[in-house]
Amino acid sequence: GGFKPIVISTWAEGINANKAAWDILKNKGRSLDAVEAGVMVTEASQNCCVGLGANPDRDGFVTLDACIMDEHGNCGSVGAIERIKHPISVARRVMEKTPHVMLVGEGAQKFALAEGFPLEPQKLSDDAERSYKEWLKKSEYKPVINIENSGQGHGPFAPSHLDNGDLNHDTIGMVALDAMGNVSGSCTTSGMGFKMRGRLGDSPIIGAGLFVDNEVGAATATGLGEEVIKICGTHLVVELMRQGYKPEDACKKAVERIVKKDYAKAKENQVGFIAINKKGEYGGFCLQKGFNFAVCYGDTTNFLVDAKHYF
Ligand code: SD4
Repeated sequence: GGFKPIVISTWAEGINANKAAWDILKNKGRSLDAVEAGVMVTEASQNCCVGLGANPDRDGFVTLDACIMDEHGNCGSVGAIERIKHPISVARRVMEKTPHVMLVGEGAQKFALAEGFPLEPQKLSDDAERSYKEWLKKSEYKPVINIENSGQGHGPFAPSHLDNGDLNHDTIGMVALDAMGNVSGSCTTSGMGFKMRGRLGDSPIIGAGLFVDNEVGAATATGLGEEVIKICGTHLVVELMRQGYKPEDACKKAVERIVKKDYAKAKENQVGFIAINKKGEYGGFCLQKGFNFAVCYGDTTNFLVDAKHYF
């Protein structure tokens, strides 16, 4: 059976994010408001590398990606936005106030400023500054993504982040079902540390990092975005649920698709999906051990689930 309302989100940081979303859901608020407020907690968090405290790209700039989607299929997205604290809220404004779905880079920032979002300082966080200097010594791009059991924590060059254990992931994706039975989702990230300048991952791409269909449910993704994009990951998960798969089975099928495309690559990387359906059933699945997600359907019912894994 399922739960209504319900909110789920990626990684351990999702617990705090879920709390903010739940405050809205329990008062019969709209799932769209819940998923925005939820991930804003993570964007603002100093313990976490989703927001401006995150690792920069290889030229030293923190660039953020986010998208949001509502029960009507409306969506908005920002890619590679700089010096803005809450990309998810800018994405929502793109959805609500422009004729477009995606704004990127300088244009996205310009729009954010015109909408009254403050321009934050350029400066890297102390952690990110240290990681970046360390990275520059070799300048190698070898992402080790979210494989906690590798003992390497978040990325190969983030020594100071290791202290925070599994609070450190660079993405949060959240999907929620509200009391009215409507589904929405959000996804926000700093992307992969030391990415090429201009790189977009899956997180700002509708159908890759996030997809919502109010007839069926919603899904979001984390991990190596390139692999998620190649299979239109969350769109696939939602379509599988439409065919009758339960959320966990739909996530599993999508993960299997990634494995089938390139076994060797899949073995080296992490991708995780989470999903809910209209009944309020939830599930997740990932490539490697170590991915967890937070599930909340009550004031005191907010817990972490270790996702089942392929390898
Ligand atoms: C990306 N999917 O930019 C993101 C990274 C991520 O936890 O999920 N990290 O590819």
